[in-house]
Amino acid sequence: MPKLTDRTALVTGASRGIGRAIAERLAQEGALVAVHYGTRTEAAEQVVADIRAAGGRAFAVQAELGLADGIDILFKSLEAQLEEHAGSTRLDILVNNAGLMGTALPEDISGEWFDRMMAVNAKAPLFVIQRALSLIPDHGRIINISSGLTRFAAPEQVTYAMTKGALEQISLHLARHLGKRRITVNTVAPGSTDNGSELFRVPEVRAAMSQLSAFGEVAEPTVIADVVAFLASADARWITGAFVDASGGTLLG
Ligand code: NAP
Ligand code: 2V4
Repeated sequence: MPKLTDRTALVTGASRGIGRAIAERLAQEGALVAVHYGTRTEAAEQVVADIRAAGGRAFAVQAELGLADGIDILFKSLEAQLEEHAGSTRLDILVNNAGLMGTALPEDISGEWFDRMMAVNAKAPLFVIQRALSLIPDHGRIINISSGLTRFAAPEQVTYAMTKGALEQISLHLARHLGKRRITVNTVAPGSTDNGSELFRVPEVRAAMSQLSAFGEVAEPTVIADVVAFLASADARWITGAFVDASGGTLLG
């Protein structure tokens, strides 16, 4: 039985990788999904087309999340399309997935790059939530996609990990804030996940990443999507403020 019938969802960064898999999975469970993207219009339209071809409901929403007017652009389009497709602006599930990745050793980090990483990975999700709060009903769901790198030392990832550490604070503090409305706020932390990047086609790189996991493999985006779909469902109603390690045992050491 589909678990999200009549629900609406926004998945940021759903034009590819983990976000795409989450959007497809939520749609499979019956949700009407807003497929947010930044630059790849064709890819996002393809996700929407694939969801519809599989019998699901979806539409695309564009917004650059690192810019001052990004949140406004996102919500104007989201609200108009929710109204059109669902008859109201109610948003049951918000998945903050969009994020920038990148490495720089501590000696090489520039202030400009640091600010951009923080703006997209930490500031934008907070302000997306702020703007979404009037649309999210009681019993809604907020899921923030972090990274196992907040618990796994990798010096060249310090900036990225800092942005994700900040994102995780949102789950902790907003879970308390929104508990009275039975809105849950949780973090999902994947480890190395094959997002289609060329990196995962390089056999030595893939092998090195794989051996970090207790299962000896990198994750497929669908395994992360399964965890998110659970947290979005009524079955997870008593989980809030949690850090869900979805790293395939990478954090076991
Ligand atoms: P990805 O393949 O690089 O896709 C990133 C998505 O985010 C795209 O849809 C992209 O949109 C969107 N995006 C990025 N920057 C944006 C911006 N400034 N404004 C608007 N949209 C933006 O990413 P992924 O590997 O699937 O990762 C998804 C999430 O999981 C990220 O938060 C990442 O930190 C986290 N994560 C990934 C891994 C991994 O190994 N892959 C591991 C742990 C955690 P466009 O392409 O349309 O511009
Ligand atoms: O190594 C990761 C990792 C990675 C990568 O695989 C490279 C990628 C896809 O370009 C960006 C990336 C993002 C991540 O969040 C992680 C990650 O979470 C991770 C990795 C290795 C060991 C533990 C981890 O949690």
